[in-house]
Amino acid sequence: LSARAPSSSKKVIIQMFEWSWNSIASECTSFIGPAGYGFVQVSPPQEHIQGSQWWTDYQPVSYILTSKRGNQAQFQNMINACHAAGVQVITDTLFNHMAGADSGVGTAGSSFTHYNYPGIYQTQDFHHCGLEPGDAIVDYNNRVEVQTCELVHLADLATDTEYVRGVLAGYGNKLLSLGVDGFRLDAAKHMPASDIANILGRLTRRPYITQEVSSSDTEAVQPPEYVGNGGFRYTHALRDAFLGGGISGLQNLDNRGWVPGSQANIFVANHDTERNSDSLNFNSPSNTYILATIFSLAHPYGTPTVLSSYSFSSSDQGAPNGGTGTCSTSAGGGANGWLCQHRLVSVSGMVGFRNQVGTAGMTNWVAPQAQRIAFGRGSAGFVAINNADSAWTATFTTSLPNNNYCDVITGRSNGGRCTGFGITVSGGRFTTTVPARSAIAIHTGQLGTGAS
Ligand code: LM2
Ligand code: CA
Repeated sequence: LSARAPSSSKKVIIQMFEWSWNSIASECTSFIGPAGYGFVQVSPPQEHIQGSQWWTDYQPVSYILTSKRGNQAQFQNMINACHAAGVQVITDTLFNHMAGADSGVGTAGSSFTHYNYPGIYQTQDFHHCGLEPGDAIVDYNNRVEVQTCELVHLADLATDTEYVRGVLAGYGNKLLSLGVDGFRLDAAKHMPASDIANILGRLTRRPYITQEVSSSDTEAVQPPEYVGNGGFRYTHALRDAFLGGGISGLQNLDNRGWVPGSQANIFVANHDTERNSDSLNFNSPSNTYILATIFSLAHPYGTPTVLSSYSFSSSDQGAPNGGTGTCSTSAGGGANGWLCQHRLVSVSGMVGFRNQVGTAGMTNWVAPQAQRIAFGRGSAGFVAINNADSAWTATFTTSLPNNNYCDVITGRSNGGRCTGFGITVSGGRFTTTVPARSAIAIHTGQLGTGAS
């Protein structure tokens, strides 16, 4: 396999929701690698039920790597292309269940019925929790029910059995043998943490693991049991703050009883939350979705995932353009229905910011109003976010060295000139105007002069 293991300073993940393997391969080469992203998180690669809806991918039929996103050769080619561009690959990985449909034929031609996957699983390999009707999970305060009954009728694998653990580990090892670097464990809260640990213990090497544990505060199963996902509390907190509660309360996120930042994978939105009211999304008012994304990349808490998705008018709607992800190269955004959030000048600019500031702590926090915050990251970067409806002119105190910096929200440095705004730091201070519902961000990796 080609070169891998990019420098540990590149930690931002992009969730390339529903992008085909071929389109991710070319995007890794042309943009994702050069922009400094560390990982792509890709859709589930195993055979799944047929259909036009996006969620067919979450109904496994076999572990043959033929899905709507492409076949095994295309999957392998994507991994190689991304590795060559210095980008690691995380696969969305389904250990909890098989299909929910009662019977059918999958994307690789395999036939199945609800509890019979010829050559793979039979009735005894699934939980039959006994709840009427249909073994469905009803009570999220009951741990056994959450973990051994069926999530939306999806046939629940007996992950407590030797045989199922062996099959799932075999699938994981197949992905690892192709060069996959990490797994996003789908529906993790629906499996006992000890079952997951057992399966992961059978892998030939330890991948990066992020686990989907979508909990409300009162449920029986909570994220700290799993460690590795702080996603939903963070997601809700940003939504509430940016939509009106005020962002001035977001300074310290490590003192709330959440998963520690060093172990939390955080996001402003994922493919589920952008379809329900759990998060901000591309339809959120007043640029709040983008400002929250800027915040998540600037603040030291957690490992951020940026969602890259498509616009939709009905929530079941599958990927546009036959699944070939396309972006606008001139405008820094999407094309053909794709949103390409990862290409926005502001978002990719903040990826460069995060890489540059590394683990530097938060400095010089100010919050003169509920919807205005500014802070530095050591002496490497400084950001100001104005989520209010009027411009914010202020003089900021910063640890940045004296220099001319390019604002990475509006542009980049090009031959010593900024393609967007420029900001001059002198004597530990600078004065600027942050437009309404906008932000400025500067760091030591983007120097230059420009209009102020
Ligand atoms: C996840 N994380 O833990 C995914 O992020 C989420 O997108 C998945 O649900 C879920 N777990 C299961 O993998 C999606 C989608 C559901 C869809 C399922 C299965 O949000 O709506 O359920 O995938 O495709 C669909 C139908 C549902 C039906 C079910 C089974 O919407 O009405 O239930 O299939 O046929 C009878
Ligand atoms: Ca389960």
